[in-house]
Amino acid sequence: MLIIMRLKAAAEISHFSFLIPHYKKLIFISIIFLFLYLLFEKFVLQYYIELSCNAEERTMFIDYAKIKIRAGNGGNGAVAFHREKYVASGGPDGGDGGKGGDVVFMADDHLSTLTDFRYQRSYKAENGTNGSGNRKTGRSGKDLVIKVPRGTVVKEAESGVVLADISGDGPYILAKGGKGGWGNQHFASSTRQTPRFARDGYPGEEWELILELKLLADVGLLGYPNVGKSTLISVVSEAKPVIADYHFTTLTPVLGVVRMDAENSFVMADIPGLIEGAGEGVGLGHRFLRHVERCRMLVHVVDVAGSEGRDPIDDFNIINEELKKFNPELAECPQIVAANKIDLATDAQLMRFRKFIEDQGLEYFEICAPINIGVKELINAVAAKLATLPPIKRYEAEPVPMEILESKKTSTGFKITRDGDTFYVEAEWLIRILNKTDMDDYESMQYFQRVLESSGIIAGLVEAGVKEGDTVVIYDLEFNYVP
Ligand SMILES: Nc1nc2c(ncn2[C@@H]2O[C@H](COP(=O)(O)OP(=O)(O)OP(=O)(O)O)[C@@H](O)[C@H]2O)c(=O)[nH]1
Ligand SMILES: [Mg+2]
Repeated sequence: MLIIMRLKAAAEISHFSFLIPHYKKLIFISIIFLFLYLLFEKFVLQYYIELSCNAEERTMFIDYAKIKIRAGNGGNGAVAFHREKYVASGGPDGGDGGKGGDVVFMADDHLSTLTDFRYQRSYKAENGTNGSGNRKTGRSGKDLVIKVPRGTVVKEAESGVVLADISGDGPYILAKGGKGGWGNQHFASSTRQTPRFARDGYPGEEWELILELKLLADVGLLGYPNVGKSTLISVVSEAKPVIADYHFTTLTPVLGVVRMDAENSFVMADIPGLIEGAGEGVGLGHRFLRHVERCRMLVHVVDVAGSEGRDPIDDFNIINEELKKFNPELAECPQIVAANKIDLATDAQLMRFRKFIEDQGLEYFEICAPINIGVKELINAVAAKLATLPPIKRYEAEPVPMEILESKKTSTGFKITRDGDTFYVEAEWLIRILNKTDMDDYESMQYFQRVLESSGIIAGLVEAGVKEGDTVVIYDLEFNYVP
């Protein structure tokens, strides 16, 4: 019996020992696969991820975002009647609803990109609470304050019109909270002593917005990659951008303050280099030109020695072409030309380029940025020019086209209620149009009139029995009806 058991055990052992080399093989093959996968991930996947991510994602310098904002709704008015011991029938005392919170934008100097808006795209302010008995008004909703870097331009997403330029100290109200509805205390009259109705709160405004960061700088540095833009800003300001002998060292705009003396200084912006075809997205594209759009003037830096085999005259022309393609207005911005790398240039090269620029009537300076040759003269000329130029461009808020407001209405419905000679019109979609109507502007009022007609509200009023001279109340707007 013992012998048989031993034989079995021996068989089992030999069975396992037969498998052991296979396990080893499996482990070995798995390790090889793992190793190959890691290699694949490191070189192939990373490469594709890099390709598919654009510069802004790689650098996390986000200067464009699309978000939705919604102000808080107003709370509803209350229907309530005064109750007190020994007071037989107290009058209506329903309080009003609280106002909805506004959505407010503020500039924050600690922020330099719009990165936060990549992760949160929808913003809503608090609603107002409902009114209650005893004439108690509901609590107003808290305003929602959205902080953005100074220089952020807010546009209405569909029309692209500028709603605000967050360059000052604000606050900028971009969506107004809805008003609270009236409680029944407001509806008591000599003929109606127990009004059993109150008004609902009004909805808050809702917008889809585009946020575009356009840095605030007096002077923009412009030029091909590697021509020495960052070197220049590093010697004239406290900015410390990375400087290296390869293209696209600078991936995001850098600001530096150039101090002339105790009172005078200006802000300079170094942006990533441009190349031919930037408009079609070659290199980093020309999206960073957005950051010199407000600049009062540009310093065009050129490698006058053509140290990378290009012709400085071609460089100059190509960059100006790209400027024109991006924004013809920017191409008109005053320019001073800085011929850099003079230490590497021949006299003939210098003469040729100087003549070319001066023939165009542009100011021209020869510099060697890293060792500060000619830089002082250049900066003095920039400061002198700035003194003659208007301040940094601010974008004016524009009115949202009424057609856009109308196209945004989610419903066309309305409600008309009559109280004697007063007619109340309620239509949520109309609030946004009403808020944007300029009552002192003839055209704006004409448009509003047309909206009332085309939406059927005028016909509805007539049907409800409105006569000449009756009062029509549309939220905040109150007017006498004239057929
Ligand atoms: N010889 C010489 N080299 C210079 C001069 N100015 C800059 N360089 C060198 O040129 C290289 C590029 O300089 P950067 O200041 O990084 O150039 P950039 O225009 O900011 O380049 P990008 O950020 O890639 O657009 C660096 O190695 C600098 O040291 C110069 O006047 N003479
Ligand atoms: Mg640079």
